[in-house]
Amino acid sequence: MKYLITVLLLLFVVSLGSSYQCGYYSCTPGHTCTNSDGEFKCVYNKDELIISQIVTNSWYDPTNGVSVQVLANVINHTHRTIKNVIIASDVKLNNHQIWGAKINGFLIDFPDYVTIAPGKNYTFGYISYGVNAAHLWVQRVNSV
Ligand SMILES: *[C@@H]1O[C@H](CO)[C@@H](O)[C@H](O)[C@H]1NC(C)=O
Ligand SMILES: CC(=O)N[C@H]1CO[C@H](CO)[C@@H](O)[C@@H]1O
Repeated sequence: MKYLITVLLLLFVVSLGSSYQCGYYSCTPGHTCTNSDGEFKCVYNKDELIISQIVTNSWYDPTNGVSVQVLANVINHTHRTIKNVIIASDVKLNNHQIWGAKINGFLIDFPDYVTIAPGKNYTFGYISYGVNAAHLWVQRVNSV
């Protein structure tokens, strides 16, 4: 079974022309692959916030195909404390499969109580269908 999953993953990765390889997984466009201490991350860097994503788990099931579990870390790269962060995603995620944030269509909404001080970060997790993490970018950020 493990062998089958590996073969399926490889087939998927090869067939995804628009994404590129980052370690065992692949990054979607707009992300940079980084590797520190053997840990590969897909990083989105847009001045204000840095979003880095790590695929922590993946599996195959006959209904949904390959799914990945992802840990997303958002770092405040500004001089101000921010809140009401909204992140956009290129795939529709499922409200039952996200931790530390809510899904509203293609948008990821941080809880109201979340504020991120300069240099601090916030982590949330989600499950997405497919072999790579969702393409995430910043939709809205408010200052406190
Ligand atoms: C995120 O914050 C925690 C403590 O709040 C810290 O230990 C960790 O190194 C930070 N991670 C990044 C990527 O900045
Ligand atoms: C102003 C400030 O503290 N910016 C920080 C935002 O977060 C990044 C990553 O931790 C730091 O490198 C910046 O110094």
